[in-house]
Amino acid sequence: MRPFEDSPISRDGKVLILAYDHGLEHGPVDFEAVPETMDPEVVWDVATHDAVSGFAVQKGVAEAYYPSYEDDVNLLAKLNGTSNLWMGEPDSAVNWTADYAAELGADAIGFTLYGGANNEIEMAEEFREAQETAREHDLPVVMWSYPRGQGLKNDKDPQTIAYAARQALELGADIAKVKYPGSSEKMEFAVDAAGPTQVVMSGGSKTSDRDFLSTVKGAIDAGAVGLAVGRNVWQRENPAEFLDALEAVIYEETSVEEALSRV
Ligand code: FBP
Repeated sequence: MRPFEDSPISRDGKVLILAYDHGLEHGPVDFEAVPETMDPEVVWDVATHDAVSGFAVQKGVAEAYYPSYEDDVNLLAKLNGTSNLWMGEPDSAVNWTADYAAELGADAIGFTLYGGANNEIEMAEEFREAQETAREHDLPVVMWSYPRGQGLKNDKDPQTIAYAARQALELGADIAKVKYPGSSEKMEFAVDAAGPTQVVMSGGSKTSDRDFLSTVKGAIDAGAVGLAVGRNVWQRENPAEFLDALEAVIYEETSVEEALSRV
């Protein structure tokens, strides 16, 4: 198995995953803030920024655009995903296999696990198949580790986030993508729980430049290796400048003030 640090989605051991699977997960409503982002090509162009170490998309968007971007973008194949039209218990259809992602040229795979959902068992079994196939292709595995479902009162509770990070380790993910539990100390608990599995912070809905950069800084200070972000980048009018600022906080470990001066 190739260490994650040597994989294309790592830049000096740090990670900035740009996610663009929202057209499936949330629907066109997410593109309203910056209507041009409805056009996948606009966001593929954003993903060519140096700060982006991996671009997470679903199969159809990969098939249609990756051949034109394979020299400039590292493809993170998000294998499962569900639409917001689904009203059942949290679950996520497996839309492509790790074998097919490897055939398309993917550099890593991504997979959601809804721990705590009624379908957790099936999702974990589906993850097993994807993870073991990814190992055969030497592809790093990123788990969107999102406890969710009827029994969960607060999905940002520090114990819950640490459990999510630990689940990613126990099931064999190289990277656990978890929500920010509210403070750097609480994030550190999750990083500790993940052991050798690296932790990245999940972006969430759009906030101010300062608030978002401060949260990312809190995650990096806690030992997270980076960020997986969608709306907080491409719902901005100036995504390239904001990526400059994220590059500063994540890769150069600058202060928030220094990063803000680049926006
Ligand atoms: P954001 O930074 O926009 O939250 O994107 C990250 C991501 O994990 C996407 O890959 C996915 O579409 C979305 O969040 C799912 O968010 P949620 O399930 O919380 O609505």
